[in-house]
Amino acid sequence: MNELQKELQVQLEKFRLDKIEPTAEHDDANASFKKEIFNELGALGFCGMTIKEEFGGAGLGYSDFCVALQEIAKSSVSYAVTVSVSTMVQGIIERFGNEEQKKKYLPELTSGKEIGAFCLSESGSGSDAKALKTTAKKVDGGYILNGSKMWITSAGIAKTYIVMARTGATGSAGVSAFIVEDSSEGLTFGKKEKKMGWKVSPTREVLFHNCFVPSENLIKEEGQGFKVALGGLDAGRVTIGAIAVGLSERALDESVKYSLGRSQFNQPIFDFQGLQFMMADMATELEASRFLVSKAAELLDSGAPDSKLCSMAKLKATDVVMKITTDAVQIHGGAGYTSEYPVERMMRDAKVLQIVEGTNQIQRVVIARHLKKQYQG
Ligand code: COS
Repeated sequence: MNELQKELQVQLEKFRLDKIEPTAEHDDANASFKKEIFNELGALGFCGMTIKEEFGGAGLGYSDFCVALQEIAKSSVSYAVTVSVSTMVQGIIERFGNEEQKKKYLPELTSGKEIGAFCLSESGSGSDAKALKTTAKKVDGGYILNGSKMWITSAGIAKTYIVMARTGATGSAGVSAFIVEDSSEGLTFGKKEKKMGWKVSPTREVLFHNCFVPSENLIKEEGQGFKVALGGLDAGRVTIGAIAVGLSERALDESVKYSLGRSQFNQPIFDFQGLQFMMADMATELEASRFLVSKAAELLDSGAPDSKLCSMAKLKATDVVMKITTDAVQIHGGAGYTSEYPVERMMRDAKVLQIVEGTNQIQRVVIARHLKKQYQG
């Protein structure tokens, strides 16, 4: 970590211990999202870190952003993911949007006053994203959207939605991307999903019933939406990896402390080799994922993003966090299975990291396709 990253980490550690940690258990139990926490993170400059300063961002890189997400995730995966998805939306607007779109939508997102959401998945198209059925029919002055999007992070609390909809024939070439505001007529939200984890972060269906979107809200040209979505997801996958690294670090920390303090058979359970080997593996796998996430972030910052490495970082870090949090519960024994200890929540929060922004099976598909291309051209 460089000096700036160390400073960011110290600042966020203080913030999360003061503002998030004290009520983390209660907020999880009540599925309560506090917009003021997000707003405060924004006021401190953490809600648009990778966006240029002229649009209100911090003008920093993904390497810095990953350090910040790791720290937030130690207390709350939910707030970390709200920040990460909102920043992914900003990244899409900054990279693919026109000047008017950037000026209109970025400042309120970079400042953390408002939240962004990403709408690709549908009930019938999750991994097979290009099979999406939501339509956008061209009319005078804009498009009419009909259909629905499923499992949308921050739906209902977000103001700005990037929505992929079909303007053309089947397949990826018929998909276009739009910026849709929450106040649009014909846009409604389904019920809040009852989830295993990530309880503080609301997930809902987003429904479009004859929802008018003005032409100026089309991102790039018609037919570019699939590339816009997948281009945005490359960076998003690295940030999900970073969140997994932060959660792994906290779970290891809890495990070491607990096992040093808990005695059985007249000695701290840490001194049993069976547990030592478990924690040695946890620490090693944690560092392996951290290096992979850092490398992928470095390449994003260098301007030569590597989709294969983005998928590898997401795959490795999220498979590792599932193992680490599961082992953390095991080390805590019966106590770890209760909400008295945070590792129970961490294990639940870890699971969906293997699913979101492309399941880990899809990450393997992406990696294998790159390998094949490398060998066969
Ligand atoms: N960046 C930009 N464009 C990309 C891209 C990327 N990372 N990956 C693929 N594309 C482009 C391809 O170049 C292709 O364009 P051309 O037809 O002009 O060549 C187009 O997108 C379609 O790609 P492809 O033919 O590979 O599509 P497939 O359906 O075979 O595979 C997968 C695409 C499965 C990789 C994709 O659908 C995917 O990532 N699915 C998971 C979706 C997901 O992550 N959902 C999470 C939602 S947020 S929680």
